[in-house]
Amino acid sequence: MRIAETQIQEQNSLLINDHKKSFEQLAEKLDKKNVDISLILERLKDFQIAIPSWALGQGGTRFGRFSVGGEPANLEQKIEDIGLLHTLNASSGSISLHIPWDIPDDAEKIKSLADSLNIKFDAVNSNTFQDQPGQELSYKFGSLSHTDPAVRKQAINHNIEVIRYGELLGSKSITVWLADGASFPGQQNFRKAYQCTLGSLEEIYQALPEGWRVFVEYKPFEPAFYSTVINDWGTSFLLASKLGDKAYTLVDLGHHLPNANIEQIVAILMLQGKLGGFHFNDSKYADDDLTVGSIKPYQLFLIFNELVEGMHYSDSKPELAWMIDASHNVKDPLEDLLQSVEAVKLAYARALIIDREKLWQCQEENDVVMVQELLQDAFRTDVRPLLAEARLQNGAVIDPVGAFRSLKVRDRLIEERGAGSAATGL
Ligand code: PSV
Ligand code: MN
Repeated sequence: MRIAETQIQEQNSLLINDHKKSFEQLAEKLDKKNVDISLILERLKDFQIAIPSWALGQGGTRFGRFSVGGEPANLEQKIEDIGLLHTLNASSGSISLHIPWDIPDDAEKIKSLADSLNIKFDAVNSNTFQDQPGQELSYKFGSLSHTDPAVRKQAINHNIEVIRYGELLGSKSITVWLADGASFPGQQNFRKAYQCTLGSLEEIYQALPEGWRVFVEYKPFEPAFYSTVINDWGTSFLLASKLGDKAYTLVDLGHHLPNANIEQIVAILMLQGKLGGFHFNDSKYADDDLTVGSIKPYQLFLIFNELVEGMHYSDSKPELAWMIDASHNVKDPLEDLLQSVEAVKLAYARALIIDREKLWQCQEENDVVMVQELLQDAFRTDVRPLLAEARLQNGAVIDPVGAFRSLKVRDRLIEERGAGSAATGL
């Protein structure tokens, strides 16, 4: 299914008058605060967040999975779904593949389909957390950190194979997330596991093609419940530093112990030039993978406050990889992704309107009250008309979720693919 240009115009014609009014009101308000609206619009228009190939089907828990129907049954259909999202929001212009869930059998065909939908290939992801049918050695007790060099070799080779698939499609980075760890004290020798992991990552690093980067993702627990080998940003930073300047830390918002100050982690990683990218999601308890911004939107805003400072107000020009990494079992996954992308952009837009000179001045003067006033004034500003205007200027719709519903996208996908069509992934 594709959404036609005329359908977009029809959708927008119903909302355009109200939108123009609210945009003008907001523009007037921001203008008085000396906010450069056209610069912000350009930044919002350029901002693209990758959609993971594994989040397009209904997510499940270990207790069950309830299909939404019309799920993409293969990589082509997944790319088509992302095409629908991108048509609606003009911000989902890339896909992040998880191998072997989404092996591109015919890379040229996949690439030209993606090109036709204006979709690029973001970081590729390896999977050494599951054993695949026919796989020689098991990852039950780890992969890159395994005690047996043969298992480590198999996992290294898998990562190199993932890089090769990425190369065929035009990706420029690989994200390594390890499930390796221990569920019981004493099960794993921390020092040896760390050293083996570093050695394995060094081999993967050596295989990086020209212009490629490797992102090292960390996570404090799950599926291992006592310890994980790359448990926190410090360990990831250490590994990335030892590997070299093509290695970076990747921050997944759900991969922190409760109340961790993620914005501070982000600030320091950026200062050190080692922040590679983000996996966005939200959580109440742990790695819940809920819709971005659904639980802690203020935290997301504070993270973007640091990102804006690092991206737009420092000499380093970090090239960051943005991706949604959320999936759960109640919402339509496409509507959920539209909401997640919107939440990320809202946080970005709010952080962009902060009066930064004033913020720095108040910080210097230790004016704690005024700092809070400034931050919360930006956070409480309804910037949704800015996002809608950016979409409009990019040829997309004013209200993505509204358009998704009124165009009956899910019904049409069910008609096309069937109610039983299910996506691969977790
Ligand atoms: C692990 O929890 C993770 O965040 C990693 O990024 C995986 O690759 C992804 O989720 C999908 O399982
Ligand atoms: Mn992740």
